[in-house]
Amino acid sequence: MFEYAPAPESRDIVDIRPSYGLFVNGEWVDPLGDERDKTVNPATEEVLAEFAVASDADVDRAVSAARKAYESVWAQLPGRERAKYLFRIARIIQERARELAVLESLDNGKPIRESRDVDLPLVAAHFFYYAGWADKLGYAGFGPAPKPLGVAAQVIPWNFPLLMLAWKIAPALACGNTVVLKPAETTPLTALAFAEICRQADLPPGVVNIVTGAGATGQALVNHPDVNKVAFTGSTEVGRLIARSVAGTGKKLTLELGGKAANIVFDDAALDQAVEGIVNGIFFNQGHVCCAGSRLLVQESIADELLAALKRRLSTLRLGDPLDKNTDIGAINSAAQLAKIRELSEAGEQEGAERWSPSCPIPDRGYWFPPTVFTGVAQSHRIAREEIFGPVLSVLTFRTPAEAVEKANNTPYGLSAGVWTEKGSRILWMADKLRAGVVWANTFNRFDPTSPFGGYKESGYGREGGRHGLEAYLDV
Ligand code: TAP
Repeated sequence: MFEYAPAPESRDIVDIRPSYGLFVNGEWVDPLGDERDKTVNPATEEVLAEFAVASDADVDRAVSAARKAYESVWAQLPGRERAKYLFRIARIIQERARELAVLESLDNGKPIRESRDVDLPLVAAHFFYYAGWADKLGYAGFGPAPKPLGVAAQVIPWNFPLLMLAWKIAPALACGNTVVLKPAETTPLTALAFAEICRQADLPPGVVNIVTGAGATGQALVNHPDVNKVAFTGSTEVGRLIARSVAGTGKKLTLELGGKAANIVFDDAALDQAVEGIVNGIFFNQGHVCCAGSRLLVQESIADELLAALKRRLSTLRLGDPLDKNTDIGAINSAAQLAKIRELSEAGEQEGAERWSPSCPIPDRGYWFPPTVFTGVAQSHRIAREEIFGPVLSVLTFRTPAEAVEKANNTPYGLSAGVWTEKGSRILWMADKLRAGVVWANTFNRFDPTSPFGGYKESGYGREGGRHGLEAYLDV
């Protein structure tokens, strides 16, 4: 067995303050109330910092600042001037990428290998990409001079904290809107670091405002009467609440919600590649991915061979310190999420599926869950229907392409899917029939700012990314 020496990334590069205020109108301000919360490192349970919980009055202050900046500065600037700020932010993110990657791994629990090589490059790429659109909106296909909407209320989850911020803020600013963003309560630190980046980039005050807090702060933000646009990424349950509260208000809404993606492997697929794709599909970011390939549909004739190869591969994954560059699986983001993963996994066993995990030492402190595979899964099992949002794969089999399509589409969600086959015609046939916003062929979990992303059915509506992503922030 090949042994690795520890290779930890130093955390000295990050400077975490003991306590944070709110970022409103370009300044750090104390909240009007005295409620505060703490964010912990999920790998050690150590408290990283304290942050303010924004009240309704704080949210109101932030929305007013965004309104003022929208009317007096941002919407007046020509696109090429807005672009300069966005390019500047993108370059600062690149310059500070290592620091931001370490901060993200500390606050979220994801392996540094992923925050460094996936999250941060994509964050910068999103700002570069939308900076490029800012002076070309008249050529985006939404009329010769499309107008911004006004103030955007943006609420994001904890699984890709800085990347979700980039998905939201970059197109909003490029189109001429100003924003108030609320990060998730378990991962506020990179959003607060981004506030500093806005200052470093000399972004006019009030164009970006960051309010921290829990669900109630998010609710106050999306319900504020002076916001024109609501953008939410998170659970289907909260998405439904938001859709209800926004209905009839005239606010434009995009929802990016949960998923239960099928990753479909045909008998002619390159098996070694498929195994890597399955691992990347469900164990990337501890499975905290809305488009995770959480249901493996494998053609019956190769099921045994594929599962044996998959188990061999999973036995080589290394779980542990997120800051160690050799780590493949980091910590589960919170105690609450760990409880949810445990509960659903127990339900899987009780309902009759067979559970397997490689032997994998679990650290004493922190929130951890080993990579887990369930075989013998029926479509009625909760682990085949509900989003687990953890490193848990449910394996089902099929015999014909039609059966694969039927099973893949048998879900209330429709965010993504994967197809593994060497036949191009089959890829096109499947992509046409799968009710999913993104269909990957012979790859999985690949993201690019130029490519639109979004769901069908209970996975939400609207698209983020690409030219399509501009539409959500323009008055069209
Ligand atoms: P959510 O509750 O949906 O949280 C997403 C964001 O919405 C967070 O910033 C959250 O704040 C905020 N929020 C909560 N209640 C709100 C409300 N009534 N109005 C406005 N904003 C509100 O997700 P969660 O509780 O973190 O996770 C629950 C489950 O959702 C997970 O187990 C997972 O299955 C799923 N999930 C899916 C995704 C994606 S990308 N599809 C992302 C995260 C979670 P707080 O964090 O402060 O509560």
